Amino acid sequence: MATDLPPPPGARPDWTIDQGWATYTQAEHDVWITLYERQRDLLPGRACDPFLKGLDALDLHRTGIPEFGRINEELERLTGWTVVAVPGLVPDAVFFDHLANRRFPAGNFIRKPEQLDYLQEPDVFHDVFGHVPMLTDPTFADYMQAYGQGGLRALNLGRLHNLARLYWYTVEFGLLETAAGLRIYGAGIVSSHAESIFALDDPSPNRLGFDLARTMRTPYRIDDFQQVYFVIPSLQALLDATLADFGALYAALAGQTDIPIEAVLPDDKVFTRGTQAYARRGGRTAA
Ligand code: HBI
Ligand code: FE
Repeated sequence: MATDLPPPPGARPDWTIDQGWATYTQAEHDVWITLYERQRDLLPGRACDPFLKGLDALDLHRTGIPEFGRINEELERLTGWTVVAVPGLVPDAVFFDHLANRRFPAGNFIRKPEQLDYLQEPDVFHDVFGHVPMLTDPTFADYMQAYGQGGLRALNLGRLHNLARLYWYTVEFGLLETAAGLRIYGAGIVSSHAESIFALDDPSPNRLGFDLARTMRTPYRIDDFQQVYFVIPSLQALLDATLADFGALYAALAGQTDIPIEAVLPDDKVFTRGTQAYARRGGRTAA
């Protein structure tokens, strides 16, 4: 299993490394500032209040890529979480162990100027701008730790792919229902200029009420905007979902097929019945 991969040279056994903040070039800081300022202008009215509050509490933008030690002084005081630097994706078991101990592994590298709009591997902007502000919210902070604890169990039960879908449709691409309308809390959306618009405004994707088993049965896209977004009524509801008996849930899932990614089921709470026009046009790669 990939869990016993040795850490890369220079990394500690838990795959953490020093952030190397002093080695960032001004060009790298400039990429952060460009991305930060673009999102800061776009997100009010789109990102949920806990995200915007966290962004201000951690004062992330300053003059470029933030120094994790400085973030951690405030973050640890707020919810006990800290950001730890890693060279990139780490094995699942390592990832879950960090989350279970309130450590968020963040890539220390930043994308190139020509990758401004899209990259596959999570860089420091996706991880720190996208994920860390929500960790200042006590309820979401508890959810992320519960997810880490659940991940270690799922790994041992061979149910990682179901739990990865839960992560994808909540932590990465989740939407929150508010009195003012749908708002973004997912890091994959909030760190992407184009998807911060698409996820809320475009008629193409489905927007459906969150349900634990429903998300675990639904495949997701790793290469393009999502074809479905799941909407939670509150962060508390998301945390409460982790109190379910996952053993019974996994047993039920074993006898069920995946749900086609574009499907809307009779039991779904439908916020948007999407046209799927974007996906049918071929998405990002369409001419
Ligand atoms: N490693 N650094 C890093 N960041 C992630 O988001 C991450 C990871 N390893 C595994 C992983 N995510 C997913 O496979 C789990 O969420 C299932
Ligand atoms: Fe992420």
